[in-house]
Amino acid sequence: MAQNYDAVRKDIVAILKKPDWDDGSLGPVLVRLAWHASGTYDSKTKTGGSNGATMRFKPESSDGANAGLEHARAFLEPIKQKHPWISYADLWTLAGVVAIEAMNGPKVPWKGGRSDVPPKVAQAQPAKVIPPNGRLPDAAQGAQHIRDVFYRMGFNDQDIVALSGAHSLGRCHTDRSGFSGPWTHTPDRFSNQYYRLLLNVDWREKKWDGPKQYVDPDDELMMLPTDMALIWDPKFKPYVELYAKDKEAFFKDFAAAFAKMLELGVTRQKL
Ligand code: DDH
Repeated sequence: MAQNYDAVRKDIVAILKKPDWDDGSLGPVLVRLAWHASGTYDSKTKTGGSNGATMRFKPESSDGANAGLEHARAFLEPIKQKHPWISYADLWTLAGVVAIEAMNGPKVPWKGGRSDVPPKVAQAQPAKVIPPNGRLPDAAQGAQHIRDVFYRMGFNDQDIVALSGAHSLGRCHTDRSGFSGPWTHTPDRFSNQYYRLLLNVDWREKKWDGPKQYVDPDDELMMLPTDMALIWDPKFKPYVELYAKDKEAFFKDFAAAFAKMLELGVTRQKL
């Protein structure tokens, strides 16, 4: 069957607007799906990553870090049914780049050709084909942890800061991560607002029974401990300052780093 990725792209764009979902767009949760599918990569063992679409299976599907992503996967299911030739691994990663572009973000280079681990293989050899829980970052921690996780994938400090700018999008949900609220005033728009807010707002600890997070004086916007680490760490901070000032540099560096993330561990069968 001809691989008409443009037709899939169109169908993804068509489902993005959803007035009764969060801030009216499925874009943010689809971006998160693409990232969590890819961010399990371990460059030492060459395991994890988007190839295989292993988040369909336990233990990856039930990793606490992936709470809520079952919705993102379900929203894409009708598109998979309509275009059965596309792999889930390609569909999930493509949905992320299509969503970013549709939300005014940069065009992220993307290439198809990922394949899915068949359910029988996942069942027979789960430990071999499905990455273990715990490879995605824990928002309660600090700079060292962020470095451990992203260096493992093969990223450097500047990549880490650029990728974190995806938090211009979406929000935290108490029933998923336990944290609460959006990072920016425009959670359905890709922008460099996250960096400007990080630097310019008088962030303070939120007074509540939930996990430690930071809020602005009006308690409308939020930052995770891992977000604050980007301005508290002297090596991360200059990149926050750069991207706060220079939107073009952010878009360019984000697009390159996100494209690299979606390719981690991807091998394509030669025809
Ligand atoms: Fe994130 N993220 N993220 N994030 N993320 C959450 C939501 C979203 C961390 C923790 C959380 C990246 C990096 C980190 C998006 C994209 C990206 C939530 C809230 C937590 C917690 C989940 C919920 O309650 O629904 C941590 C920690 C890190 C880190 O240490 C660096 C990266 C690299 C990306 C990316 O896409 C490149 C997006 C989008 C969301 C909003 C989801 C939504 O439903 O809205």
